Amino acid sequence: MAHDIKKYGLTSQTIHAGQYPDPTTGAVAPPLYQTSTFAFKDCEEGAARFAGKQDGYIYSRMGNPTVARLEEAVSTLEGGFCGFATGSGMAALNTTLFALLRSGDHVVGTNSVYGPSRMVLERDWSGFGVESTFVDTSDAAAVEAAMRPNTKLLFIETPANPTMALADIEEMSRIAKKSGALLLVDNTFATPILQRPIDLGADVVMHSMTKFINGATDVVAGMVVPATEELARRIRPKHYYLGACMDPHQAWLVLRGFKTLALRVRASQENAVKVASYLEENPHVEWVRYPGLKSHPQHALAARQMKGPGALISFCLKGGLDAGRTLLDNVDLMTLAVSLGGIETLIQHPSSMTHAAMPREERLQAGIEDGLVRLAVGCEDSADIIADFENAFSFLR
Ligand code: LCS
Repeated sequence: MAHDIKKYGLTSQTIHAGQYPDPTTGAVAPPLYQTSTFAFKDCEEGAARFAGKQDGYIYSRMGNPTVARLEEAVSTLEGGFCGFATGSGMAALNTTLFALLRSGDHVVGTNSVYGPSRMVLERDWSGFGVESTFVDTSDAAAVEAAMRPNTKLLFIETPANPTMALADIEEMSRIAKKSGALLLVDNTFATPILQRPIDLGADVVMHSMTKFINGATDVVAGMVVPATEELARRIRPKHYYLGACMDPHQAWLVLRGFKTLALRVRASQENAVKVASYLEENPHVEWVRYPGLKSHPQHALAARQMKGPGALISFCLKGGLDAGRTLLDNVDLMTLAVSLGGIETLIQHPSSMTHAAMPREERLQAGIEDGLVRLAVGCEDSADIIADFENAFSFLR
């Protein structure tokens, strides 16, 4: 790379980080190195690479030039030390847990994280002796009260899925440091375009790149970005051994999507601002939770911590679950599907879909009411999204 990419703005960085022309052919688009292994010139070179005395590739689970470009791109945008690409967002979470936790350790997490992120800790990591406590991380006192002498990780999702509750990253970092714990932030909803947790004190950032980072709704992928070399040293061997690596073709596709990340985030956010105001004024709607609205309990924190309110909205209808079902069954342009962060608008019902595995009691405690609808606003014409709602709402009359 000829230039210092970090001197440029975030939009320029998404287009150019890890995306320099191929040094051998000049190809502007990144070459796809679809190979599992790399030949050594001789035994000496092979031994030197294994001993870490010579740079170069060995085997694609341990590193691949196409995957490395994506790792460089995302870690540059996040301001991290490096990146570890994984086959999914869940693989990014489990790689981080595998690297940083041991039996006897304790985790404090956001109570309304993506359902399976909580379930895997409560149901599976608990079997390996890792305990976890999930609290409302928008309440710093509740977080502080949950920390124990053996708490090694504070795991927050902000904005959280699907309540849109925020956690104050700087405050969470202070609490974690005081307890000798690391702070892990799932930055899937905001992306580095709107929020850079490492600048605010996070130790590790993770992503489901299935969402905004790829943006085309055609790949499942994840990324772990440690803030420091010391953390990278702890995570790197575990990433190899867990085998939660990324295929080069998957990386090539995500690199393609990454170039337009800033443009897509801004376009979908512009739509979301309009749709959130429309929903808030709609007589069928009980409440709307969107960080860009003054009615969001943490509107001021959103303005301080984020560069924009993003493209995710949750809302609840006055008619509760039944009204929500009628609405979801009658959308036309919007698509009834889980996931988020794609170019197209997706709408879903967390209690029966993404968060259905959580016991109802836990869901309600986490603010996931039965009637809550989650909307991931895409890049269509905002007037068409609003017209689609108008039509679907007409079935409630
Ligand atoms: N973190 C967040 C915030 C997520 O929303 C998801 C998936 C994950 C991690 C896991 O990533 P994956 O392994 O799927 O790449 N969220 C989904 C959702 O809200 N609907 O479907 C999947």
